Amino acid sequence: MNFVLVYPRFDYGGGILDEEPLGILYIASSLKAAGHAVSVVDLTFETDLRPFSSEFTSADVIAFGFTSPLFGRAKRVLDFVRSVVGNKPVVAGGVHSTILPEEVLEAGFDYAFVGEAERSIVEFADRLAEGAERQTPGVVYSHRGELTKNPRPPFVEDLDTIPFPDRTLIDYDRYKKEGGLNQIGMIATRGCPFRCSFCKPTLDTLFGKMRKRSPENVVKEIEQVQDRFGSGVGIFFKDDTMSLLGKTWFEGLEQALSAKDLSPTWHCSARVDTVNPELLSIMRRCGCRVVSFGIESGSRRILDFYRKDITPRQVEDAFRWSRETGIQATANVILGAPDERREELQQTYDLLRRIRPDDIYVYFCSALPQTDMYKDIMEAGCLREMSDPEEFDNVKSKSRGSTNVILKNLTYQDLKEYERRIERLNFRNKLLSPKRLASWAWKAISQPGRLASRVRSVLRKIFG
Ligand code: B12
Ligand code: SF4
Repeated sequence: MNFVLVYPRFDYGGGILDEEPLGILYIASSLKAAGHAVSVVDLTFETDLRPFSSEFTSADVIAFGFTSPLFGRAKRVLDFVRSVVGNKPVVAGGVHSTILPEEVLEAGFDYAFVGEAERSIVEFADRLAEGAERQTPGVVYSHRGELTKNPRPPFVEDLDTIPFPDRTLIDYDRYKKEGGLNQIGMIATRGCPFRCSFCKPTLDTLFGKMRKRSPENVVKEIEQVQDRFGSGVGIFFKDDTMSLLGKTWFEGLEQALSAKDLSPTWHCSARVDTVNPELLSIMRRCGCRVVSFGIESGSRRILDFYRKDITPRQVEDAFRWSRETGIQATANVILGAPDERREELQQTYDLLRRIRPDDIYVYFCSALPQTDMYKDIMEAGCLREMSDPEEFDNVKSKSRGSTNVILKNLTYQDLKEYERRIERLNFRNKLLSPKRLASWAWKAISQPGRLASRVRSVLRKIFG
């Protein structure tokens, strides 16, 4: 069967968030392993759909994968696809299809896949050949106005059995040239045991309880990536909390890397309460050069609102240990919880001043549907309905000047003011540190597009 997989990041606007759709590449390799023909229509850098018409008409199944912010674009692309393929099966998967399958069906998709779907898409293809695709586990469909949610298949227990994402199907050169991306995405775990209210239960619905790949399996994929992109290519582990893999796992990784004589360098995300000097030091030996920590706020009260279960003290320790180990530590903060007060914005600023991150990313609080925070904010009467799903992308919503959170004690201008102050602090930190300046210079050479877009956005925020 001939599958065309679509990433509908169409005409979305470039910037620091152009990254490859790893989930779609996973789906592609499972289909290929089962003997199907697969191509990917990646619309990340496209502004015209017409050149893809023949690819759509020659497909047996067209399958989209998208998050909630991309839902609006997905609908536009679906309208075009329908106009060229008529009644052919067009299906959806990914995060939005997982949390709101009804909406996806209403938009005109024939089937919505729920959760991790490497197995269910292959089963769908087999059943489609027999005309029995409605019985596929993990799909939701509507027939004569009646909605049916088939029970989900069990999560794949052994992640090592899933084929690596097929990176031959998208144009990484364009990601590098047009998006400035110079890191290859990879993921070693699925799921996360914590309970942050802006994320849960979405991640549980998607991936269930946490599972880990083996170090040997990850090293095989690193080897494949280096064969394709060169041994100097950087890797970005997209795991939510890479540090949860633990010391023994990283010791295994160190051994497996040395057995293959590989020395990759990589970037990952971690929680401050899951690291210690010993763990950071083995991560460093395995190639970790940058860790992004979600520190969110300097206020205990606001951290509690996010159910983050960390303390500013843990944040300070994690940043000090990272520096001592030779790992760059970057901080993500969120401004503008509904009940947040000006002095709490100041506490976040003060915390950032104390920990001196290597880079700081500022987000404004917005609540995604189906999360605990969405419920909390709605119950508090602080939810502003959004008409466009792109508003949930808090990079976009910031440039539009609003979020879906009604602020009780602050104005949007307060948030902009603190964002500007934090960006200034970030800029000063960089100018004062020769190491950071060197790292910027290195980025300027290796990722010119990305650095230019980041510098532009920082200058815009500082000056106005
Ligand atoms: C890396 C990442 C990013 C990267 C890259 C995104 C990308 N291109 O994939 C960047 C930095 C760009 C990013 C940005 C944002 N992200 Co993000 N991101 C992630 C993260 C950490 C990993 C994504 C990943 O690769 N996962 C691994 C793959 C294997 O999983 P997957 O893509 O979900 O694919 C599986 C299934 O969904 C399904 N599937 C996927 N596609 C398809 C297609 C078909 C046909 C089928 C059948 C099945 C299917 O099967 C796949 C394999 O099992 C996830 C959290 C997570 N752990 O997944 C958040 C996550 C996807 N991001 C999220 C959010 C909120 C954002 C932002 C809005 C944040 C912001 N700045 O405001 C933006 C919006 C981006 C956008 N416009 O879509 C949410 C999405 C929630 C939602 N309701 O959509 C997540 C789930 C985090 C969370 N727990 O809240 N993100
Ligand atoms: S640590 Fe990250 S992945 Fe885990 S619940 Fe919190 S936000 Fe979600």
